[in-house]
Parts: sequence; structure tokens; C-alpha cells
Amino acid sequence: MSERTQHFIDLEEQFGAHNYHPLPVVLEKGEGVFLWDVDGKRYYDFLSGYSAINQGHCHPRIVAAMIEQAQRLTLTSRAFHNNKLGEYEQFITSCFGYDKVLPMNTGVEAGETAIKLARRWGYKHKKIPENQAKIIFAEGNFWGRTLAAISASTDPSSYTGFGPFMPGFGMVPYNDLPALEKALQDTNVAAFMVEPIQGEAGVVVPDQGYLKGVRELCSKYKVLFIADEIQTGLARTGMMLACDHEQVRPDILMLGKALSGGLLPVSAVLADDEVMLTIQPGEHGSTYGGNPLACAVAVTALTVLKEERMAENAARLGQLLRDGIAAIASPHVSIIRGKGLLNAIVIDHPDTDTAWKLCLLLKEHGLLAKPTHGDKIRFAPPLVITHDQILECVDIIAASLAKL
Ligand code: PXG
Repeated sequence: MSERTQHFIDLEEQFGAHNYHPLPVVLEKGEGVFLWDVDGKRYYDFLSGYSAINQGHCHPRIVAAMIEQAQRLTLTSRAFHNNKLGEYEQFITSCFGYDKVLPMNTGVEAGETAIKLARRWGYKHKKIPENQAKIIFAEGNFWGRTLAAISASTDPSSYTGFGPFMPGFGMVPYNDLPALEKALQDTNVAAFMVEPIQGEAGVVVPDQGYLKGVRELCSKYKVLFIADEIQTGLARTGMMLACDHEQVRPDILMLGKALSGGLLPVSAVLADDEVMLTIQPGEHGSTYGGNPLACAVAVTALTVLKEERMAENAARLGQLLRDGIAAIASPHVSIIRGKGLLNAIVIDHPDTDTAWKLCLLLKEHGLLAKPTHGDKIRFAPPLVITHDQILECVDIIAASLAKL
């Protein structure tokens, strides 16, 4: 490791909280599918900021929109109107086909917002007795780090030592419709919140028909279907939304991450009037939510996804990537799974730190990826990656696997 690299790592170690364990690489520049470290070495980015960078690093059109708006007006708070918010709201609701949007910043805030909306709707429209509303989640979910999010988590590293937890949350196994049906029979259930593909759990793709089944059960039992598309949405899986693969429409849609192309935190919750209008002035919001800078960036980030046909690219090149990795036929890769450019391999090796070691080898070969849950490695490059670049990356992965 270079002295320069060590210097920056030491600063973080000494002055920053120790709440992450990054790969030992210090980045200073990004462009499209590439990142550069402080020594000038170039890497393929196979993480894409956990899918915030779908449009590629520093996409020139998004950066230009941001600079232009930053020189005009960045924040008014919602105490006043601004001339960007309404246009953004019209744009995003027509993009996804909902009556209304509630703008927030981080993904976890979108989750909190969705749950507040669902509880309100449960009391007002389902006539659930006061303070009795339940929200059901799928085991293995990940939607952030707030107290509500960790209260819904089944991962001990997320929740241990942070109790007491939020009441009114229930759990069912993922990809299990009979278990869901049983849970939804409780008339106090207001919503089921689920990722169409579980990202943090290691890119767990449910059976074909699962989302359709979720939709049918939620309708049957008058329960809101909340889709957390913060990681799966916005062209990542080969369609604009992962729910589009099964042509299902959630009652509440959560978006984040790539909604800004990685420039600033922008999230959104979309729903129809019956749900959205249960929240009235003063009952929810955020200082930065719906700020004009975020609105200008989000409109351009969505436009770029569509105009540059990134969903089609993700679908086509995702298949190429999975086929390429399968063809390596490494004894250390037990599974390659995913949809579009949201993929993961599962490492099969007696040593528990093999995934970490493989990521270090990949880094040496010029590709950045990060293990999740020990034995899984996510392969999720920006959606602007090309056919030839995928083939080069498959070669890098093959060379790294050969050295394990
Ligand atoms: N929903 C899903 C499906 C996610 O993957 C969130 C919600 C929360 O988004 P915010 O913007 O609040 O982080 C996520 C986040 C991390 C980390 O380091 C976060 C995610 C994945 C991996 C690491 O906090 N996804």
C-alpha cells in the first residue's frame, strides 16, 4: 500500500467513527464505469455506490443540471414554494403512474415515510383500532439504519445492542406466499413492505410469480403493498422497476439512491391520493426534502436513465456477465444469481474470509467489489458499461479466481 493511501486511511481511522470496514483503497475520481485511486490507478466500479451510481460516475448531464441549479437556488425549506418542486412532482408521478409523491432525502427516510403513511391509512381507511396497526416485513430485509429500520431487521449485526425496538412490526420468510397469507389475515395489518429482490441479503431473487402473489394477497386482505425499490429500481434490474418484471403495481413505491445518480441524497415515496392525503400539513417532512437542487438533479437523473436506454443495457449486459462468470466454471463460485446488472456470486470455500480475499485480488486486477454477509460478492457495475467492458471484467474475475 502506498504511503499516500495509508495516510488517508489513517486519518479516517483516527478521526472517524469505526462504523464501516472498507476495502483498503482511497478513491479520488470517478467517470462513468471507472474510479481512480489517489495513486492514479484505475478500477472498474462493480458496486456503483450500492446502486446509487446507475447512470455512471459524474454523469455530465446530471452534473451540469446540478451546477446550473446550484448557482440559482438550492434550498428554500418547505415553508415557501419553489419553482422546481411542482415540476419535479409532475414529472416523477407521470413517470411511475401515481397520483402523488412525497420527497425525502435518504432511502431510510423513504422507508420511515412509507410506514407512517401505511399506519395512517390503516387507521383512516381500514379502521384499525388506535395504535394497533401492524406492518409486516420479509426476513433478510435491509432498508437502512434508523431505529425503525433495525427494528424490522433479522440481521443481528444491525440490531444487537440498540433496543428497545419499534412495536407493531411482524416478520415472514421471504419468497413464502403461504406464510404471508397467514400473516395478512390479522385484520390489524396495514402493510407488507418488501424488496422485489433482496439486495443486502445477497441479491436474493424470489421465484417468478412471487410479486404477483404478494399483490394478490395484499389486495385480498386490504393490506398496502409497499415496494422498496431503493436498490432494485431505476433500471438496475433491466426494467425501470423490478416490479415491472411481473407487471405488478405496488400501493406505495419507495425510490432513492440512483434518483440523483449519486450526486446528493434524494428519495421519494409515491402513492395514490387515498394513501398520500392521509398526511396533512405539519405531520411529516424534512428540511431538505423537495429542495430545488434535488428536484433539478432528480429530473435529469431520470431523463438520462430513459434517454440512454439504461434498462435495456442492464438487461442485455447482465445476461452477458452471468453467462461469462458461469463459463469460468470456478470451483469456488457456487452460485451466480441476479437480474439485469444486480448480481452476486456466492463463494464456496472452507475459509470464511475467502470473499474478502477475492475482493482484494479483484482490486489488484483493477475491479472494485465488496463482500456482503461473508460469502457473497455483489457485481453491480454502472449501467453505462459496454459489451467489451463486461468481457474485460469477466477476464479480471477469472484471473482473480484463479489466484485464490
Ligand atoms: N432500501 C434498500 C433496499 C437499501 O438497499 C436503503 C433502503 C436505505 O437507503 P439509505 O440511503 O438510507 O442508505 C437501502 C440502503 C450502507 C449501505 O452502507 C446501504 C445499503 C446497502 C449497502 C450498504 O448504509 N442500502
